[in-house]
Amino acid sequence: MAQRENLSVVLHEKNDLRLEKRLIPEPGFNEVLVQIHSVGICGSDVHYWQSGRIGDFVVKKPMVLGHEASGTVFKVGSGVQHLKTGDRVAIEPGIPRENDEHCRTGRYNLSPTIFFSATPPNDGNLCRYNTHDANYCYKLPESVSFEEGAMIEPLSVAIHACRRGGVTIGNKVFILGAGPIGLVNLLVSKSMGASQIVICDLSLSRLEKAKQMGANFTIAVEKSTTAKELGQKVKHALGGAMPDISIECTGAELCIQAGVNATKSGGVLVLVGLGNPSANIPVLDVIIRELDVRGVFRYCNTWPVAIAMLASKRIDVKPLVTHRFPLEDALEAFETTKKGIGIKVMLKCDPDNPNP
Ligand code: NAD
Ligand code: 572
Ligand code: ZN
Repeated sequence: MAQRENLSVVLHEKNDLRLEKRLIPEPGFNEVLVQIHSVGICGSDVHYWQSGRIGDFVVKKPMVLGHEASGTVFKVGSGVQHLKTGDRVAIEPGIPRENDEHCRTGRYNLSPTIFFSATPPNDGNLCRYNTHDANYCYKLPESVSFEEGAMIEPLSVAIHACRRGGVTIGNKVFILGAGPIGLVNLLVSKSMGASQIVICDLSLSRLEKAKQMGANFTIAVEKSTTAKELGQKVKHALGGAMPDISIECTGAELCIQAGVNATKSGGVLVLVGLGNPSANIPVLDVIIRELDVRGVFRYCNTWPVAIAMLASKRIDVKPLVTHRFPLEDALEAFETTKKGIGIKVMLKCDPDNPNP
């Protein structure tokens, strides 16, 4: 029996996360009402909960969290052509609002007025039902589970990062950080043809996971490790070679510096992690060794590719999902992510559908 209450995970202000019943919205023109099934907790959800803000994005009114979501179309608004009730979908949370220069050139993630779920003041998908622009809901084949559908969001960050880095066959890739984002970058780098992947982290259990998921070399970083030492360790792991591409997924200043040191001359350093907004980096090294430093702001044009990769089993994101909680236990799920236990915590929002 379909649930008729819209239980939602609402952040009121810093440190005030509540489960509360909200109204089920009606789908507008070109929208669908999605019965949410699986939602992954992202580090940014925890950050908003713990700090009430990320940079200039401040929680000023209650906001539903969650932007890694999948579900089933429950109702179709007028104008929707490609979806029908019962379709299983993955939700892309970023929807451009205007057809500006960035949209016209295909890089809609850079549009300054873009809507993004669970970024203040916009509500997210950690609830039983939510409406979404139908053009940003992608039909999932039967062979792709709801959890895989939710994992398309972090997977998209990696597809975009590896595209920005130009990862291709035979590349040596260095990934800094073995959290969810570092690990999806590992999967995508491999699938794009990287021949040797080195990954580092402070956490030995996360490095063990990386090894299981196909990393060729792991480097345990210690509090005392310097950026220069880390660069040297990467070279040593690669038998004296240096990575063509480094993908920074920690946000730690030391790791950004190590990314510069480690990358071969003429190579690419991709910055995904967010930490100190004005981190010091060895600029001279960037200049004289002609490193290309490239930023990553979420993603664009990734869902169709991600679905194809999952359906063809070229990428397996399932090992990343380490914990599952029913929506009713959302606060416990958030505590689990906050403590850094496991990798990806999934909330199960549809009690009538026990499928993964
Ligand atoms: P996470 O916190 O789960 O993982 C980060 C990992 O980095 C952890 O395993 C941690 O142990 C490791 N780490 C931290 N300091 C380190 C150090 N000095 N040396 C080695 N390892 C270190 O976060 P996540 O969900 O994997 O996300 C990673 C980063 O990517 C975050 O900063 C997040 O904000 C960012 N992010 C950016 C975008 C974007 O669009 N640019 C999108 C998604 C996430
Ligand atoms: O999956 C999207 C995502 N984006 C993150 C972090 C986690 N998950 N980003 C880091 C924070 N920025 S932001 O520009 N912002 C709060 C809008 O500082 C967006 C990208
Ligand atoms: Zn996220």
